[in-house]
Amino acid sequence: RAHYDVVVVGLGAFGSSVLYHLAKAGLKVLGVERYGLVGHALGSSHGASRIIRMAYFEGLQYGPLLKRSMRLFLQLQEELAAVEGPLSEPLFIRTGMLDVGSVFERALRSAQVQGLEHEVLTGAELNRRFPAYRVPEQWRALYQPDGGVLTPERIVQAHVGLAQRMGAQVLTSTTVAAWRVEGTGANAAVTFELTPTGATAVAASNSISYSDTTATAIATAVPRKVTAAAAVMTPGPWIGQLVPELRELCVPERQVVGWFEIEAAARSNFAPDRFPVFVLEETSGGAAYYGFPEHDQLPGFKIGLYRHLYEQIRNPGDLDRVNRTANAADEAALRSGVLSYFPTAMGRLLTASTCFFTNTPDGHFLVDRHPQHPQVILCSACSGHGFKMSSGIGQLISRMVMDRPKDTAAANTNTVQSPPPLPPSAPSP
Ligand code: PYC
Repeated sequence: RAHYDVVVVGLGAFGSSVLYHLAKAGLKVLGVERYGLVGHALGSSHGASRIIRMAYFEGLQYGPLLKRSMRLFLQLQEELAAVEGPLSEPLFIRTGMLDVGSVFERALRSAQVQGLEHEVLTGAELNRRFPAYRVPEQWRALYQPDGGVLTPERIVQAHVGLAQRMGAQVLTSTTVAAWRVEGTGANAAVTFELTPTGATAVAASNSISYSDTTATAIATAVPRKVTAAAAVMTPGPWIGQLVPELRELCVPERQVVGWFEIEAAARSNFAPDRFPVFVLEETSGGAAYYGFPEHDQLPGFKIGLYRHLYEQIRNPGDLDRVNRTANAADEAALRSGVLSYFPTAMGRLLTASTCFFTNTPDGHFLVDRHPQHPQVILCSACSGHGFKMSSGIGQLISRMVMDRPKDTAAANTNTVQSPPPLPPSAPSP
């Protein structure tokens, strides 16, 4: 039976980052992923782009984590370039960020409290400066130059590929059929029963290569049963299958994003140097859209709905039965935002993709130790806005793992554990 310091379950945004930080700390670590790492649209870490922004209308408490995460993404980019040579596509593209409409006040407060560079624009000023936008002239918007686009597939591959270079083992196309904690105190270990899924793991070709140990290898290289001193569960929407106690608290939701054809004459207005990423909320608690400049590899204007609850999935067994194709209602909901605020992108729907948000009732994250098993760390849900903090959370979780209470029986508590302080040698966030 193979024994690891840590098993990480789920290698999307968070698991891949945790794997990287644990491998960097010199731990013997195994990552288990039910599908391939990238090349599929079945989880929550695909779609070519994610927003990163420093002024954060969701809460003032996120500031330090956002700064830490930005610093770590830039470091990752440098580390990747040191291995691959000049990158064909950066991991982060600085476009600036606009918080438009009723999110403006909260974003402004966050910028002021953090002392961030920013500008306040009226709708009329915004439309003149960024001509793809057409928002009501009396609205207000916060422009923050430090926002931009993260490339999720590249980042997941970079984290896993670099982790493997540092010794991490990775199993794709593999699910955890069961897990349990056996023993007590310093002798406690987490046991995993692994099952090959037969799902095809597809690697993208344009980035750092990671080796894809498919399920067939389980019988030979890695036994079906493995043990670990600690575990990190980062399974995204599948959290309710692994930890049934969380089914009420962490509820997956089907989401759809679309890429709309842009009029030829307006295309340059959607280029990254003329089109900041945005979140636009019409009225407080009302429809909220988010979107991106046009991307080299995936043409069209990408837009999604942030606040609209499409379809909650309360029974984890239904996750595999979710409709993965955008339907007419999905398209109509997205098109309504395009028509109202980006009318030069009203062409055909070129591409659509479904993904999952996994939401808590208050829209914040769940990162904690399992109440009965403190050597098991849970990280999901991230309520649809976690990708941008995945680098920082991965680092903090790796420190929680290393700070593991020695006597697990004594640490049987439901309290949220604060991440340990940074060691003196580490740069401050
Ligand atoms: O985190 O910026 C974000 C975001 C927008 C829509 C969903 N998440």
